[in-house]
Amino acid sequence: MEMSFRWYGEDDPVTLEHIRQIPDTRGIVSAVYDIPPGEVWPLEKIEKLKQTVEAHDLELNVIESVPVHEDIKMGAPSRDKWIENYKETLRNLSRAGIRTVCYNFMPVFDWTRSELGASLPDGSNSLKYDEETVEHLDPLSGELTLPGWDLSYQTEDLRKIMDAYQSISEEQLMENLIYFLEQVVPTAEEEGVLLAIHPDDPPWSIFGLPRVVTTKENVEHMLHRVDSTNNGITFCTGSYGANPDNDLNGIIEAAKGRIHFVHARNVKWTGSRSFQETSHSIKDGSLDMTALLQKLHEAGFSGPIRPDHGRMIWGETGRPGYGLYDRALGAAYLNGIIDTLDEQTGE
Ligand code: DNO
Repeated sequence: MEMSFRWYGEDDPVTLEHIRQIPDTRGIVSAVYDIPPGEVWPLEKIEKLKQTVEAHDLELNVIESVPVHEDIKMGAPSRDKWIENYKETLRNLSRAGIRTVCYNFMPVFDWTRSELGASLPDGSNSLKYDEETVEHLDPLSGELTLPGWDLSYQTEDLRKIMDAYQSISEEQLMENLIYFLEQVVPTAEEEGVLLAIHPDDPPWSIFGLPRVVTTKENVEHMLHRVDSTNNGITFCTGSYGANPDNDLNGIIEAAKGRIHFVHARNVKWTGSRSFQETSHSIKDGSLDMTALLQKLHEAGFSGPIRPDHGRMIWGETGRPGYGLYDRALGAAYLNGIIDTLDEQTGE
């Protein structure tokens, strides 16, 4: 597996110099951040990002994410225009040598938590999701904004979009995803790009919005409906694993050969729809990271993997979930497991 690390570009307090010092971690997961969602990413900007990464003796191996325009998710009449743009971005990424592209299909809001710095018993803090708090939250009130949310819309427009989603069922949203895939996957095939859809985080409906990348059944459905290797998934342990009902080994099995990227992190369940993020260790969280990596290894996964969110430790402050220290510990922990698995199988 290719140990990789997310980097948010020149504004990221975590620098490429820092990342280069994490043992056996050479892949960089990044994106072009100054293009409005839906617009084509110019080749020059992608090339520049790649050169910056390579100048630090690292490799830009995954793009996370190319955002999907809201009109595509909603199935609006204008979606074809945005889909054409998406294809053009994939072509430009391919020209720059990018092989893996992560994206998501979450309506309006990307990953969601109720608290960004909740204390843990060891004195560190981490991201937390409490069902009751989220139920009483109006995401447009400004009480809570999350780093992954696209807040480029005016609040009024967002309200309209949220209202429009009230008439979109999960079945319809799935059909809109399939429509999108039917259009873009042939381009991904031509260009040699592996598409890796990220699960909804958390993997259930929030704020009354439909969500579909949530369960094994839905993953199987979307993989079968557009049956191409280039139509694959990002297996995110912490997102699928936030729901204790999800059978993670079953998802790996169902998506065998179609897992193109892995996000590894642990969560501690605090209710059937509530959790807090922990260190990567199997001693701290509810997920058996060792068993999951073993399962991925057995399924033949050898692609890019990155430690996902970390806690804030040793007084570090910064982008919630994306500090340096705990993610670096995560990379080292994961590499230890992967090296052991490789040795056992003589790889
Ligand atoms: C959160 C991330 C997500 C992810 C997107 C992929 O930390 O895992 O924001 O990048 O959902 O499109």
